[in-house]
Amino acid sequence: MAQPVNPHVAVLAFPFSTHAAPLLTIINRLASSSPNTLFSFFSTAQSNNSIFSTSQSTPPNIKAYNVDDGEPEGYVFVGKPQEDIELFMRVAPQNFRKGIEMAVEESGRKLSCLVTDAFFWFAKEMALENGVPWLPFYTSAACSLSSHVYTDLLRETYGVGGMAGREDETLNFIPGMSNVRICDLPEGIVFGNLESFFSNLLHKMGQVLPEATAVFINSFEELDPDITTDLKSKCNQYLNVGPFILATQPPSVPDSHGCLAWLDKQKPATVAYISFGSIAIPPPNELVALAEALEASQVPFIWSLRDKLKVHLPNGFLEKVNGIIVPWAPQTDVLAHGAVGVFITHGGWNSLVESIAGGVPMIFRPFFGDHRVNGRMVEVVWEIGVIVESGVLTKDGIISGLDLVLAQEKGKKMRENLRGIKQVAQTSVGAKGSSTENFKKLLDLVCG
Ligand code: U2F
Ligand code: KMP
Repeated sequence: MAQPVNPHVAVLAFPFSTHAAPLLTIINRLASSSPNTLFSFFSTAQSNNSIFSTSQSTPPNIKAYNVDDGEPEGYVFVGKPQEDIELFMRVAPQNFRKGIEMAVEESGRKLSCLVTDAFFWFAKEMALENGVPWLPFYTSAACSLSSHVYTDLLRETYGVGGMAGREDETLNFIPGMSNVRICDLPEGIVFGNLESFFSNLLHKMGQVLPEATAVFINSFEELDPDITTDLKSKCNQYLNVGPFILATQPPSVPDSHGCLAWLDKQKPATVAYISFGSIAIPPPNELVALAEALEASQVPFIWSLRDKLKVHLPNGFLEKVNGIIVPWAPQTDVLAHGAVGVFITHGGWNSLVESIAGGVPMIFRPFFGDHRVNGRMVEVVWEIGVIVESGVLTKDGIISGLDLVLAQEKGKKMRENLRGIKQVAQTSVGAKGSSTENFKKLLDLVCG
């Protein structure tokens, strides 16, 4: 195929939670591998400011553009779930179109490819209008991707009236998902509000992704062999190009609160690291339960907790425990530190991959979206962690989870399983590994 002399790729980022950062990571890698290709990277000002400040060395062939966040003048986010996403998404297609026109005019380079967050189902049309390939990046795991691609079949099979009495039925008819129960699925597929803006977004995404030129994810084929085979047959191309964290050196995050120096003083594999990601907020009673469990068990800990949530903790808590609370931790470095023995997490995909890379077993407290299905795979399929008893944070549930992972044979087995999985992951990003080969295909499709 004739190669464009001066390829120009528009990259459209989803500016919420942790979507844009991993997209920029892979774009950095593509841009370094193809210096003649120009990448115009679109996100909101807030998102761009945050990801471009931490990404150490952005190659010169990536240019960031800010797009409007869709919020009306004077808008104050009051924490209503997904309101900001809806405001953004309603104007995103027109804002991105305008932005791309500007980038084409400024650079004098015709558009040659469209790489977007997979949530932007409308990008299929945009790519068609421009006569260029569309390559969506799905920022989560293969298991949740499969559940969105199969939404219509799941609704035909189980109906749309909820799951009453059928919560524990497993999805035997979907390759690789036979250990997943109905109740583990992201809400908005067969239960929850199927009419919400966000459920519609995920539904449309699942319908159009198989028509994209290639769908790519931050995972490796060997982790989910059956889902991989199945999605390869459903999509034009399905490329696992991760784990990013093992494929390229992650940007170093400043250790402003001294987490690593504190960890240096702890014994190997004894510390609990706690974080619930960028959007999930445990209710106050669960924060209290967690604090009580940490005090009762005397497990040393680093807890990444926003300052404004500290008011919920018992008085004098920090004086009675061996632990530190920080508003933001250098998570990848913390999880890679030998002193960390367990990760109490909400189950976001980036955290899960970072925990695998660090060899740290997990205790899951799932909140929404893909967290439950990720937790199910962790507990039942990969056997590298557990979902906390009763699914919410209780004092006894956390104490027994900590004991299981840190002190019992089961925890030892989890660490062994993690070593095996990490080894396979490392091979996949090594010379001739599956993710390396898939990256070459991606590079060719995007820049070729
Ligand atoms: C959404 O997930 P989140 O942003 O809530 O959570 P993660 O995917 O786990 O990503 C959190 C990132 O923030 C980093 C951490 C991860 O890369 O290293 N971090 C940090 O550096 N320091 C801290 O103190 C705390 C976190 C969504 F909610 C999930 O459902 C999806 O799976 C996910 C990916 O699409 O995005
Ligand atoms: C806000 C968000 C996200 C969200 C829900 C929110 C988000 C995200 C997901 C998600 C949903 C289903 C999946 C995977 C992820 O849900 O960023 O299968 O990725 O209220 O920002």
